Amino acid sequence: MTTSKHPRTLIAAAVTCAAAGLVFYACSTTTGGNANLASGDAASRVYVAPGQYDQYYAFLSGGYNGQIGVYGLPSGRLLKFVSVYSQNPETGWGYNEETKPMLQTTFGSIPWDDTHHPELSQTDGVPDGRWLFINANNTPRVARVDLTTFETTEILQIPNSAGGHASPFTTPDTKYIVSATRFSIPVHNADVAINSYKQNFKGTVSFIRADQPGKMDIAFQILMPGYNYDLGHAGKGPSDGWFFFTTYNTEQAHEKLELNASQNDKDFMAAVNYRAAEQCIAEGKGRTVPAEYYHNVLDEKSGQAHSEKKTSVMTLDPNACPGVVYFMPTPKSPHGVDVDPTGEYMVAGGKLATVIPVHSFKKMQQAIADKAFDGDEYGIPVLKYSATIAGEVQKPGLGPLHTEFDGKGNAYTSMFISSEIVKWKLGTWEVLDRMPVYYSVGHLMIPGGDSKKPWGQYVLSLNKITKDRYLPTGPELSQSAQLIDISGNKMKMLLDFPTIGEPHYAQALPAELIRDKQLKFYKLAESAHPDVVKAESEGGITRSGKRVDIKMAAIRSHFAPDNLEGVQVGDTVYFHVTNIEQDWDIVHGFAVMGAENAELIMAPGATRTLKWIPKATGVYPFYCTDFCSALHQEMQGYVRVSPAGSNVPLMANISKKAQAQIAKATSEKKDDSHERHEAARKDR
Ligand code: RUQ
Ligand code: CUA
Repeated sequence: MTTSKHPRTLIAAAVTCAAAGLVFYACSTTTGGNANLASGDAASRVYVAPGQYDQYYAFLSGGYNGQIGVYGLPSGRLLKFVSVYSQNPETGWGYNEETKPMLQTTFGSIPWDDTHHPELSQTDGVPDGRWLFINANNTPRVARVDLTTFETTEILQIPNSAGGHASPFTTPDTKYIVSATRFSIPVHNADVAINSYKQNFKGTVSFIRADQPGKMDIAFQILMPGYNYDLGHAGKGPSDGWFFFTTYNTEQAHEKLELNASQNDKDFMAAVNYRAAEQCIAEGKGRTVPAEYYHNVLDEKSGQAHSEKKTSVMTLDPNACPGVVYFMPTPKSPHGVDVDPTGEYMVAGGKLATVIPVHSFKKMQQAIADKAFDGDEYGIPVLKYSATIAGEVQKPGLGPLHTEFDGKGNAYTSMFISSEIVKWKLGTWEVLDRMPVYYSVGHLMIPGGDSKKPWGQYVLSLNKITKDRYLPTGPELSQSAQLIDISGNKMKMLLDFPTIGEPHYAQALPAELIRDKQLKFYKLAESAHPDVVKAESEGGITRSGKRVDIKMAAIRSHFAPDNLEGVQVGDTVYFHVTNIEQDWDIVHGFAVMGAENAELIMAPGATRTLKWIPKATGVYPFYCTDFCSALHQEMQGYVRVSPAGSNVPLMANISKKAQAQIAKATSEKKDDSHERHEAARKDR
């Protein structure tokens, strides 16, 4: 089987290379004749038998779909999409009234953004399974996903930033996550000539307080020269307290960047001493400036999101705080900046570099003490390359992009242009092994591979181009991940699986860190949603001017109420549907004919609200969209819409069971909510 695949791969590689007039294209230097396909026992190594769990949760960004894909490893099975920055018709995220505020920004509601880098929260430098953070690249934001519910619970917009790319990498204690601007812009944004770039455009690096759920906020923003800031990683161990960012376009070009931003042989790795920044701010050296941005939080108890507009941000000019930022020259247009598990080495992925440059933290400290500077940029000292470099990996391949570590002294770097993963040794810088990947790998990921303690069993290659790898699906093909065993001396290819969206980066950790902490349902008794119904008898219909609110319970296999009258053309109707099931995974849906914007999907114990503006008189059926029981097809109802001004009274029918509940409650105690309910019923 292995050999029969060779010719096809060779042809594909040849075709691809012939077509490649572009520098950045899948042109593998190693595939020809050496298509290291799956080893003999690969199938059994990735096989997860029916009823068994995968060993790892892997979180892959969805790229331009604005979501996060959750996959099991080693099987590569897709488990879920977590809704973040894009409306998601699978969950109703951003469509229902509860979650709409989560997408609020100073530019209005944004229904679609671009996610790049998932980042697990850490305790003492090791992923802990509490939260997953992810950036929005286009309209800069950071989000927190709670890993007990796999829901986004918080989104914070980043002002004075454009292209929140170097984000949301965490400090080892998750005190801060960061967001640095990819595109420099005027800070405050203003109407200036684009060719005044050098004079007017600035970068920013934001440190965001992240260890208190529901309270993310920008602690401070450091004002940086007008370069492009690409990726970042925190120091750890000896380098704890520092953060490293890659820059490109240190040429400060503003047009034809492809050419004009590739002039300098070296750009910079920026080293930020964030403890020094904290200190300067405590000493009053920062400046609070006006800036508008949104903080959106999903309330745990009600399941409703709220938006708050913030109006200022603390900024820090490095010139007011000497020692807070240094630049380390780094070849060439670097992408990844990756700190090894010991915290001593900072590895750059210089996309256009012929070597992989590795800086030493120890040498950097010494260079700072010795003032081994090559001048400065906008007042920021530039350290001598020779003074900080620990070593260079020679002839690693073409287009080094990103490096992760196995915790056993080895590093693995993705090579975009030569489509391979290269294993090399920290300290000696020798290349140990190569694995061709199909094709054009962007990032790679080892579970915990950017942390203090990698689980160095697999590396996942996140490939951009799939060409001949899967059954073709028209002009646009899926992206692809490849799972490679790295437990031995030589890498072993185990599995290809297609991914949805474009995973720019991924994170993974052992399943047990998350698996047993799952919330199984939202507790109805604790719901603080203002329109919750906790029993069928609490359902009903009310009018206030042209607004009609319908509260409804969903339970196998009916809605209560299930017939509604008294709605008129010109009304705005809100269906508040509560799934009153208290059982894991019993989900109901709600769809009403003609609703333009959405349907609902309700997790057990959750209340979701659909806004509906009926346009014409008639009777409209609604039904459950999630096959919940043998009588799911019977889970339906009708709403009658009469002309504006009609005298059809408000009516919400109630089941026998609900009537019995009401009778029981009446005989037990006459609490006033019940009286109101009775009054409402008499009204009808
Ligand atoms: S990223 S490969 Cu490197 Cu934000 Cu896309
Ligand atoms: Cu509820 Cu189907």
